[in-house]
Amino acid sequence: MRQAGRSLPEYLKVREGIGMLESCMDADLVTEITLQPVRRYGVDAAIFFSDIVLPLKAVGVDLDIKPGVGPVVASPVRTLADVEAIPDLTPEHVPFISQAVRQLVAELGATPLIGFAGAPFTVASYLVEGGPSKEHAKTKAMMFGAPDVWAALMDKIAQIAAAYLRIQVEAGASAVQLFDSWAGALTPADYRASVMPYSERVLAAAGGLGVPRIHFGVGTTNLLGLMGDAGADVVGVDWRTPLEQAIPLVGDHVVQGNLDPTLVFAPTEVMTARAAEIIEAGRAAKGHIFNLGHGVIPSTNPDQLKALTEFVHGY
Ligand code: 1CP
Repeated sequence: MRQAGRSLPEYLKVREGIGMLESCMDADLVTEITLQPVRRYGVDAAIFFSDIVLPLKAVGVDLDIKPGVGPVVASPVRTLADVEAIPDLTPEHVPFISQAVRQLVAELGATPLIGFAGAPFTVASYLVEGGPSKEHAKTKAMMFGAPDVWAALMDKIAQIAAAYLRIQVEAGASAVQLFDSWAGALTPADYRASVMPYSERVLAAAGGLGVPRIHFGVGTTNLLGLMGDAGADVVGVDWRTPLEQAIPLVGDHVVQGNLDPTLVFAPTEVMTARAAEIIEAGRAAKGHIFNLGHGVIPSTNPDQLKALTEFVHGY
């Protein structure tokens, strides 16, 4: 999950004085940061250190990731001309990504590397709003009011996401995760009509590469069935939806999740008791990947994550 490394002293140390996007474009730093949580916790897979807006930066969109804020876009996308000004992504835009993945796969040995991309709706939200948003009002206004601009934008982001995943898989990533973090802002009907076809295209392209596909969103109780139907092998469930409720909704898919990330601030026995409940609930699914139900909170005590990993492995 996002920001897994932020709680680690060794992450803060290597990032000192280096901007987030700058770190993402340095293959050696990406390799080191991706390996840090694997070394410390012995988790079952590594998640590639990058960000969902990195491919936009790589094709030339003027954006930055501001500390304590997140991605900020200098000139938000509003018109067809704005969309047409964004180039398609090719491997030449991201040589440092292929290099970092190759280095990681060599270092990781038997531990798989999960590559990822932002899904079209979530990336569109940053481009249209110009930064993080709660309501996604401008984004949805474009979706409702300017369907031609919306279609062009979603097409563009789907191309970029599919190409970005392909580059990671061809360099050796063994699974991919599509983050549609903000899809929970949509009704099922709007998701199906205006968003799902584009995510389907990205997941289908990744499926053609023969790797498992994980599809994750936040606040998506109403969308879990559709997110599985979009072509995922695994549906990520955020911590708000109990697995007992999520499993019948995802049907014939593996589930991933979903311990509330604030539980690592509780006493260890309280945290592990909740983890055990989640593992037990997961037995009803076709398969279950234990995970947090969203990103690691920066002030998390790494010793608690270590205790959690050991508990889950031992259970
Ligand atoms: O854990 C990791 O470090 C893995 C790499 C990773 C991933 C998978 C990062 C590094 N970002 C992401 C995905 C990402 N980025 C998502 C999807 C997953 C999720 O829902 O968390 C989203 C929505 C973003 C956008 C983003 N980037 C935000 C959220 C802003 C908002 O709208 O609320 C933020 C704060 C960032 C910055 C960022 N990305 C990653 C890190 C380590 C950070 C913190 C910045 C820093 O350390 O300087």
